[in-house]
Amino acid sequence: MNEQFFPHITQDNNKVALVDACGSHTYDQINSRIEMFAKGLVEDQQDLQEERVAFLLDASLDYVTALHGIWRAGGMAVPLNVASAEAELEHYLSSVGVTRMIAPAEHHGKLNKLCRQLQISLLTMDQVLAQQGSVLPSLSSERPAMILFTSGTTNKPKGVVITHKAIKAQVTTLVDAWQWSDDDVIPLFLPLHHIHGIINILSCALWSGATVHLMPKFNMPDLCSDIITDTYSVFMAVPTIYVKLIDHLEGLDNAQSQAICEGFGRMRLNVSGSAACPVNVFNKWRELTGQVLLERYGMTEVGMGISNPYDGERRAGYVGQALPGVTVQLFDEQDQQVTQEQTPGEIRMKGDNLFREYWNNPKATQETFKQGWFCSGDIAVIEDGYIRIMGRSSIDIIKSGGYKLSALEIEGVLLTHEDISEAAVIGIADDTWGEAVAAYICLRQGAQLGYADLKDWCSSRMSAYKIPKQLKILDSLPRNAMGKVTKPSLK
Ligand code: MLC
Ligand code: AMP
Repeated sequence: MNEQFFPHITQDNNKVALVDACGSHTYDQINSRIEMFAKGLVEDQQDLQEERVAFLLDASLDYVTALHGIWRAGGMAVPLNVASAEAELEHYLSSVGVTRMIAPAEHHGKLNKLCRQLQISLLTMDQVLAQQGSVLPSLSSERPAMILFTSGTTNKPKGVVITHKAIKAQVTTLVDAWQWSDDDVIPLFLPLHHIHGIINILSCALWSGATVHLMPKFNMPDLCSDIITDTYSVFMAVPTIYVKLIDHLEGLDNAQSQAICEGFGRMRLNVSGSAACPVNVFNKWRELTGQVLLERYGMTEVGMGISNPYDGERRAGYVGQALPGVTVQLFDEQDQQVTQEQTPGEIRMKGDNLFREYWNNPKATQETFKQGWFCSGDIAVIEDGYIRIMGRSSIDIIKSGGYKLSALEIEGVLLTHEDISEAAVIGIADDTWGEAVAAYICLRQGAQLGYADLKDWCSSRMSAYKIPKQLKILDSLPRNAMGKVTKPSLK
């Protein structure tokens, strides 16, 4: 049974599991609500049979109820970005064949048309909770549990199918490696449509019987007051958050800054991941707070694969070693295993933590596995036993503030602008975002386009974090003899 996967939720437990805008919720309370929700979804069917049920919910008790409720009912949970543009939502919902969507009543107005068009039944939490059902299915761990979207070298995000078994492997590996316990308390302000928030924070905490403070957004002043009062024992964030924290601390007076730094210093663990943590950020964080950041490396398709040690040296600029249960190997361009240190190769992985497939996309699934190894597209070297990420094999993938973005997807949208005749998007180095999206465009004859107009135009067509931060207008894009844009020359 799926319940066994999260023992603290199903056992009698009156400890606080979640704190959200409505108050505190114990494990017992969330368990009853999850069960009621799951039965409401199932009604008299007994098993959702892998139905894709999407939800657009802020970080809250409702979100956790929907996620676990869909799991228990035998469905596939499709958590969506609450800030998606309509065209993005249309792609997510239609590409994986969602049939029901849960969203708060206040969003139904803007979702009605799209859901009608895609024949999706749009529901509130309360509507599902009010429905009756009596039996929940017994699930094999091989059953798919969740679909998350990831950008790649294609122009539309792909649905990554993750099984119950993979979720369990991803979570239990981290719980052991980072020594989670039921005494832990962690803030969760990262988005809940990606594994950093869903697996590393929410699921590891709930698996361990710990407490999660759910916040719909990163809020610097609120977070800092909680840090001063020792609310949390563990902190996990993307490097951009550490950059923003460092900037904030440096702008405060000494006493305020010291109180916050000491608060961070008293925690048992600070983790950085989802993008490279610059060495200067690692060093500055240690200087300010005394915390040696634990940097780890992961991916939507694998969960966490590589981590610096909990006990032992955490090395700046390195992601550490393979996590227990994950086999990591570097391969050269001829698909030969790299056996020597200092020689770069692509990171490939194996293990129970791996995803099952890209939804309805056997070609992409097949291309990403070679001889049973999942090919990450990330290039790394091993130096003195520690893995260092050197970059990615594709220039078309951009990591901005921890979000993975597809240059081709953004170009595709820009090219629908009536004044744009050519577009090339790249990521450029940026102190805050790691990489920032830069757009190089050519305009149709006689057209004019300023940055503010482009930003405004983009805002209804893509999530805000994908909107180019820089715009350069060129007469023509640099191309090679084959007519392909030479993006490295734009960099
Ligand atoms: C926000 N903005 C961004 C951005 N986030 N721009 C580029 N890249 C981003 N990531 C822009 C907004 O569009 C807005 O622009 C301005 O910044 C302020 O927006 P905000 O929402 O108030 O910003 P903030 O709350 O500070 O958000 C920053 C952030 C967020 C770091 C909290 O980006 C974030 O949650 N990132 C984490 C994403 C994540 O979880 N990735 C993990 C993927 S899983 P303007 O112009 O309107 O002011 C994975 C695997 C693994 O990678 O290993 O974990
Ligand atoms: P996503 O597809 O959003 O899950 O992003 C996964 C990608 O994030 C990986 O393929 C890496 O490129 C990148 N990534 C995650 N953690 C790190 C890290 N610690 N250092 C460098 N890159 C990272």
